[in-house]
Amino acid sequence: MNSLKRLTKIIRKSKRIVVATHFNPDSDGISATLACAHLILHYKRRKPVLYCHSPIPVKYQFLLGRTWQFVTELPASDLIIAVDSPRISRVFAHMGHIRSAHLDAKTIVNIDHHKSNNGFGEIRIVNKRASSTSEIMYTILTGLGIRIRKPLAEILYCGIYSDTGGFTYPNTTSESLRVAAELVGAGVQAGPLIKKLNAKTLDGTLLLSKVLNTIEIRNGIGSMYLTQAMLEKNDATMADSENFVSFLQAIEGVRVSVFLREEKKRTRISLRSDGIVDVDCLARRYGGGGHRLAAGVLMKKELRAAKRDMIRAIRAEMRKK
Ligand SMILES: [Mn+2]
Repeated sequence: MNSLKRLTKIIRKSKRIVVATHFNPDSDGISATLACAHLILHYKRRKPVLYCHSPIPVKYQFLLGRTWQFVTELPASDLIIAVDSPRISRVFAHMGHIRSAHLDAKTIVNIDHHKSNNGFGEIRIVNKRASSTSEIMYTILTGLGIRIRKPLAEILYCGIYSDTGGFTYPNTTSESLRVAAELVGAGVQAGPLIKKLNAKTLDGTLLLSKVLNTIEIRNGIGSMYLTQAMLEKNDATMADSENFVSFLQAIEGVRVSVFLREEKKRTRISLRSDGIVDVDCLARRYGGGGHRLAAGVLMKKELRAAKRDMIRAIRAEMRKK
């Protein structure tokens, strides 16, 4: 039996279904979750529970519309469908006890596109060549003959657009462009959606100017940082700093970017690369991960030490080339 048949069979059979995405969700994770909810509603009357350990960022809430909301506490269920997560620990990292005591008893479905996906779950629909999990969800839905109307088309378009950096990253394939074209054919008007996806708050934009002031560039490695004090002073939140790293990576001569954000005794690091270093590999060394050209990691070190260690590690990798 192929995995699509197994998926629909287990959906039909299950009573309480949870669709879950990774903590610190991005547009692709949220969009794929919603697409999966749509798939479930095609076969069931009862809505699935949507789970994400972190709250959905304000800027992505337009994706949910009036129909959907996410919970941050995992309810009892007999089926968990995890989307856009390379490991189940990306979904349940904060719940060691649930992982061992409860999750093992359930069926877990793994729908993902990350190269580092470790093959968890009883049913796996993992396509490492897909641009995004949203692209995979499009293929699943159309493969099952489910018609995609405009509201869902918009959601899927947002997921693909975000994960391909607006169709600029190397994961932009003819297939992802073909899917995007079909979504436009289904009624998507890209302009207003992209405006929403890229929307910044004024406080966030003023914060960006402060962060850009911390830029240092040496040997093709660019770095910059954001401290808690800067956040407070600008009346901004951590979510405002999402994608700041792309400004660093855009600078001429910068091959690898390191954006450090101070947290309580820890430092959150976003990494970007032009390909000279595989930042997914690098991030995984410190318990993080992502993709070859874009990855993240949470280091249990204060900002200065995290910066020193990360830049040292990148330099060592660059020397190997
Ligand atoms: Mn993704």
